[in-house]
Amino acid sequence: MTRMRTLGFGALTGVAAAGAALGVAEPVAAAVGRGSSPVVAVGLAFIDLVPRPIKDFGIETFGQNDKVALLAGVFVILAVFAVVCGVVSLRHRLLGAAGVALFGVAGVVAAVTRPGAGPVASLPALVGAAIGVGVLLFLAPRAAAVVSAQPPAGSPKPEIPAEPTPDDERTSGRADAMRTDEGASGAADAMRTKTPNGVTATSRRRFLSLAGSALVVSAGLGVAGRYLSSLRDVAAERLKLALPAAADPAPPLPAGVDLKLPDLTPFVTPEKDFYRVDTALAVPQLSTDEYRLKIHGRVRSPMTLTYQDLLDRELVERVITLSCVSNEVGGTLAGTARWLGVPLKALLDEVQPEGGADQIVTRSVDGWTCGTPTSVVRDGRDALIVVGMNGKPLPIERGYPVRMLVPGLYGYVSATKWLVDIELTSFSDFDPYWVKRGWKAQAPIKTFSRIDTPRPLANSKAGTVTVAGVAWAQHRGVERVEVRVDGGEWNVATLAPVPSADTWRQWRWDWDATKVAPGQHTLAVRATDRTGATQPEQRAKPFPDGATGWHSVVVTVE
Ligand SMILES: Nc1nc2c(c(=O)[nH]1)N[C@H]1C(S)=C(S)[C@@H](COP(=O)(O)O)O[C@H]1N2
Ligand SMILES: [Mo]
Repeated sequence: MTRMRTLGFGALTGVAAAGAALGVAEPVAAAVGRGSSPVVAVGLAFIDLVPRPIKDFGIETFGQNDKVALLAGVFVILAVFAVVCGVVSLRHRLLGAAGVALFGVAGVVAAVTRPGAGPVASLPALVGAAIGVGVLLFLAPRAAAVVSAQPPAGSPKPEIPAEPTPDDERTSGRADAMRTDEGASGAADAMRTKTPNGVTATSRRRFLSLAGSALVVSAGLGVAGRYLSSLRDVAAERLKLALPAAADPAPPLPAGVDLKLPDLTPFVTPEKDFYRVDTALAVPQLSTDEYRLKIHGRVRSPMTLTYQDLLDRELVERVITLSCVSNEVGGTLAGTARWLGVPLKALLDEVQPEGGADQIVTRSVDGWTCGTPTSVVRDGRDALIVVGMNGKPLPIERGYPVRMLVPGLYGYVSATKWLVDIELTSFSDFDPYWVKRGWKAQAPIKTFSRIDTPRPLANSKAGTVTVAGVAWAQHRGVERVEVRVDGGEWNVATLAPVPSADTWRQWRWDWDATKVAPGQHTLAVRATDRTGATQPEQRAKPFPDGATGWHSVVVTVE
């Protein structure tokens, strides 16, 4: 009984203290500047620290919700820790306070170690922790008093008066005065000797209302702080932005790029269906006003461009398919869009890379890094410093205001979002973010093909079954797609036209399913690129440079 009460009141004490710390931190974070919320900072630090397999698990398991799941995880850990601190504080007040302070230290460390974070980034966690410790020290003795004032287990349940009587008020007022003088347990003893049941109920109600108020005020501060932070968001700015037309527009899509079959992936990916992969927990809010792109390192004439400088250049527009190295066989981590941007090759020609600068390291405003071979960027393909997507300014979660894109390379070695820094260096001198974690430094996209329809385990009527999907081998181009049934002969599929070798390609094959017995059959697909190389059958996981293997689907013919 007492143990349950200790747990309950202790938990409430801890949660109120932690809630106060987090709530107060938010308006401070709003004042200090973007990205300094301690919860977000701790989550980001966690992303950077976790070993690769767990992170892959996160991406695979939570998909696009991995960030929500991670933040929820941070909150759960915080809550558990808060409960422990609170319970401990009933007996050992300073120890509980030290626990809360320790969490503050974690918040400070996480915040100041973010790339580009100055010492002021420690303020939200510092102020939050101080308030949290204060609330804990204030509530703990009161909670302890309530718990110790409970009648011992086994004694008859006290009658709790519905409303405190004036007498109660006076008594508890006196008890309060004593509490400050003698400490909590003295006060509790005093209460017990006076009017045991009534005062216990009153002090408990008082404690609950104090803890409850602390929680409500903290929640209010937290919401207000978040709102103030959101005023710094660049969403409004982006909506007002008008991009210039491309000097070199994308040629119109050839008729028939879209076979328009049910369940077949559309040629241009609707924005809401475009996959998203990045390590950014809070989407960076980078304004065009303050935007600078620095191009430097092993170059003869470094330069810094403003956003307007980029828009003033000759913009080209191209339809390009972007895909992620983490895509599994049959996976959907790829998308196609019309991208508007400045050719990176032209910028490099101006800064004049030195011989031996074989790696272009690009940096995001949040510190993420990416390495791209200089030779690939200069070989004539449409490597772009992108400002627009599908006729609009780049969406914020896609790297607003500026990202990079290089057809033919996986995103982690080419597609830096929130791009602010381009440094010419060498592969031997620098390992970017994912390369440090074991992924290959060089990662051209592997030829891929996928069956979109029929769906796995679909039932098909005997008759003609349309088998269709997409295939890609960016910058090499897809030459042929073949389908086979139950390991039989390969059948050549019909390919839809494409605007260039830099996009995926739809394909279809009409299967005469009257030729097979009713029951389960396996359809498999493979593609051949324009160099004549056919996708290998050998299955490999995405790590360290992209998955391989043929995609197959089992269907039932009725
Ligand atoms: N700043 C930043 N840019 C990034 C990443 C990142 O984590 N941070 N992830 C890269 C990876 S792994 C991929 S596959 C693409 C995904 O781009 P998308 O989210 O627009 O689809 O972005 C790339 N650019
Ligand atoms: Mo990726």
